Amino acid sequence: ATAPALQRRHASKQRFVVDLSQCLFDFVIQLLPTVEEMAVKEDVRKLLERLIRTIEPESRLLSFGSTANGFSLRNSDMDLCCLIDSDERLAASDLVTMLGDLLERETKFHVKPLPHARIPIVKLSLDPSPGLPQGIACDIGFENRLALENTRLLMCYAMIDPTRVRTMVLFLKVWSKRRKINSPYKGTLSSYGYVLLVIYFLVHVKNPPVLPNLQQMPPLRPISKEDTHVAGFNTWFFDDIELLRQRWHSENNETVAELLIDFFRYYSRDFLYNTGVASIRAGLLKKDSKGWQNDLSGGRYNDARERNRLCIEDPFETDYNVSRCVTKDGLYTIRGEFMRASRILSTRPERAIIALAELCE
Ligand code: 3AT
Ligand code: MG
Repeated sequence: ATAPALQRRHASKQRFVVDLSQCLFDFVIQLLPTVEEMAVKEDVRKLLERLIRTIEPESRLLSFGSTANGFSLRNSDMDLCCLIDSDERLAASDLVTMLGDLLERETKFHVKPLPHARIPIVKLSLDPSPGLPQGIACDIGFENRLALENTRLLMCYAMIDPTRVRTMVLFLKVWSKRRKINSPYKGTLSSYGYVLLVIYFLVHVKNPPVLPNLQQMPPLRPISKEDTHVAGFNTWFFDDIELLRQRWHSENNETVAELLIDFFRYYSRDFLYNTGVASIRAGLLKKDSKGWQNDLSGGRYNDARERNRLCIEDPFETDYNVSRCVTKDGLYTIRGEFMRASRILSTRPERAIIALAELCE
């Protein structure tokens, strides 16, 4: 192409990414929870905490997941975790049964205790009402300290670069829900899994990186093992975000739109699905090295195959594949969606808003 033609193409690309970035901000802003919604949720948490204390006086009820990590969309469910600061506590399954009975008697929630689940929880829901048009869905679990820590880690990543990180994550959450690839029960990936893919991409794929690796930064002062380990796993990470903002600046100045386009391209074309493990802690790892290969033969052939199609290492529970529920079909669908998104964005329609609408159709 001639020089003027190249210049015109470059200018048109620049216009598109600036336009698309603005559309992305505008799009996610209207999907954020309202102040009222957050206040109602906090009231619900306090009410539930008061009730739980009638059974376990030494307990605290804490939020985790999207309500606590800065990646919350309007009407998202509430994830609550009960911590009991006493040595003589009831077993989780007994607590679930007792709490279920109590909430059934004392509140208007629909209550479903699951005392025998792998992780015992009480599921609650509230019907829609004028003040709460979508109702509320809430899960209460017990002593899940690792979930509280991984929530705090994601929150810190969100705070380092709120505009780019939150916009990307929130957009991908909406997009994956609208495209129906956000259901671990149906063989696709949880929101938590998508957030880890975004962070992995911003820390380890982008060069220069958009985010530092908080788990590998040198600590400010010596730390002892007792301070850093939860349930046997090292949960230390650099969490002084104020200081970090003073000392660390990303050299990467790409816009949100450029990052998103590249994200879709990377996960449709470049990520090594067959052999690779995405680890925000350690970068790209090999399935072999974690014993997560998906070509095991023998009796458990099918089982193992289905479990490790897509491998995303939990940031703390490093022997745990966050995407173990993703099936062969699920991964095929997810990759197809990454390719579709990449295709739509690379055609650069005249108006970015049209690309966005088509993406989330
Ligand atoms: P939604 O807004 O509910 O879609 P979320 O950010 O609350 O998204 P999830 O509901 O997927 O994300 O997960 C809530 C928290 O539960 C996040 C994490 O602390 C924990 N968690 C979820 N899935 C896993 C998993 N597969 N492994 C370990 N922890 C998990
Ligand atoms: Mg949630």
